Amino acid sequence: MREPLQCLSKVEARLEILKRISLSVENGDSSAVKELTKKAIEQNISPEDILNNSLIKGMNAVGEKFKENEIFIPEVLIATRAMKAGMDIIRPYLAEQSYKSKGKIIMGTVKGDLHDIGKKIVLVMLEKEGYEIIDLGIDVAKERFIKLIKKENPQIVGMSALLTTTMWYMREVIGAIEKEGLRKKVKIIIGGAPITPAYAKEIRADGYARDAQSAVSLVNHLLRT
Ligand code: B1M
Repeated sequence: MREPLQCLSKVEARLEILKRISLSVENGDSSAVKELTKKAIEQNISPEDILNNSLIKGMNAVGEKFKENEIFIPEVLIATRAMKAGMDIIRPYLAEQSYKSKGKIIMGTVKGDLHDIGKKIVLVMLEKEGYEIIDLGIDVAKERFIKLIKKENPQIVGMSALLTTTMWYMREVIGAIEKEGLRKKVKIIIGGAPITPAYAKEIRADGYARDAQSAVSLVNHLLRT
């Protein structure tokens, strides 16, 4: 018996498989996400297409359901795991397309904040662009940012925050970087759902990006000037 996907035209097959991946993320079905993502790669669907039009799409739908109280933290965590299973499949293909290092970037989710999906996507896209990246993880205190700036000499320091109760900490980190006399050595970029360009300006960051693609453009721009 033929598999249903093989009966479809190439365009329909692309839409079908991306839709299935997205739904599997929503349903938190890690093994389906893994298998379908592998299949999508085999069908020459680009890793960027898979990322933007199925994995992120699925996670955004989960976010909406969470907001509407249709699902709760355990379901969100299971969906997160499913999305990460897909990310693990496409990461090597994204990295494969990268060039020699264009610069070094350290990035972390600020203290008190455990959200890391968006930051990971931003880092994958920056790595693909050719930057060397160091992921400081989640719940990162200002002392750790300072330590890593001194140790790694990055050109860019990135901070992510998803909570209105943690975004204020970005100001603290920038203050600490200034106090240590390191401010002129690095460009600072910030992002995350509650962050705005006005907030970036207010806390003297060098730039704000609303999504992963804008983060790549921002970093390219900052390092050109
Ligand atoms: Co949380 N959570 N969460 N959560 N969670 C939000 C953020 C929330 C908006 C949900 C809601 O109520 N509507 C809300 C925040 C409300 C607010 O502050 N205004 C919220 C809350 C309240 C909480 C808890 C407090 C819930 C509780 O315990 N009662 C708790 C806090 C824990 C903590 O951090 N201390 C909590 C916990 C969690 C989980 C652990 C269950 C899980 C995180 C798992 C993980 O990350 N490993 C989780 C999740 C998954 C979400 C939602 C559903 C999805 C976030 C996400 O991954 N989005 C989220 C609701 C939503 O966003 N709709 C929500 C997909 C991701 C691709 O987008 O992260 O925005 P995003 O990243 C984008 C851009 O923002 C940007 O690019 C990314 C790619 O396009 N970007 C950058 C991000 N960082 C960047 C950095 C840059 C540049 C761009 O440069 C440095």
